[in-house]
Amino acid sequence: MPTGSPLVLTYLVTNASSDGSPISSVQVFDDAGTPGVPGDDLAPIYQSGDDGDGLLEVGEVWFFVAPAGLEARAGVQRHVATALGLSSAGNAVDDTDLVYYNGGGTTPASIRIEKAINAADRRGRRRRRGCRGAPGPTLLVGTPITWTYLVFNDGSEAAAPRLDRGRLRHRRCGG
Ligand SMILES: [Ca+2]
Ligand SMILES: [Ca+2]
Repeated sequence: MPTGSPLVLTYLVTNASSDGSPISSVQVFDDAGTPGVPGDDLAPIYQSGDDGDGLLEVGEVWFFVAPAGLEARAGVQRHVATALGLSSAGNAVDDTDLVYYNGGGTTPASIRIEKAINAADRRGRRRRRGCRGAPGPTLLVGTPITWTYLVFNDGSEAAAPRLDRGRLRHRRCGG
């Protein structure tokens, strides 16, 4: 969706109690895509689903909607919603769910490199033999070594990567 377009977030909450007991004081929160910033969290508003007793019972589906006026933000966004409530015994119960959307636009290029030894294929997706920690892969003396480098752009803005051979260093695993 384009950056700045209207964003409507909806939430469905059900009772998954194995003993069939109702849940009271049901509330929903959304981290607004910023888990480290509690000040901007959303408080979705109850719309429908209750039979009128204020208790979330097995079989009911409560429908919540985030406050109006939200707009899509640029780039890939990840929202985590949390439902809270109290069991009939007074114990806190909760569950979380997440959703992603792509708000379009561009996010700054972010380069990432992964180095491997004798990767099974050029993309290194299988049997990648990295050297992330001691002792690393065991190779017989004289085993041919092929170093491979995967370069990623984790942003949505184009980047023109180049490898500086003079700065590529090999370190012994654990050394
Ligand atoms: Ca937040
Ligand atoms: Ca009810």
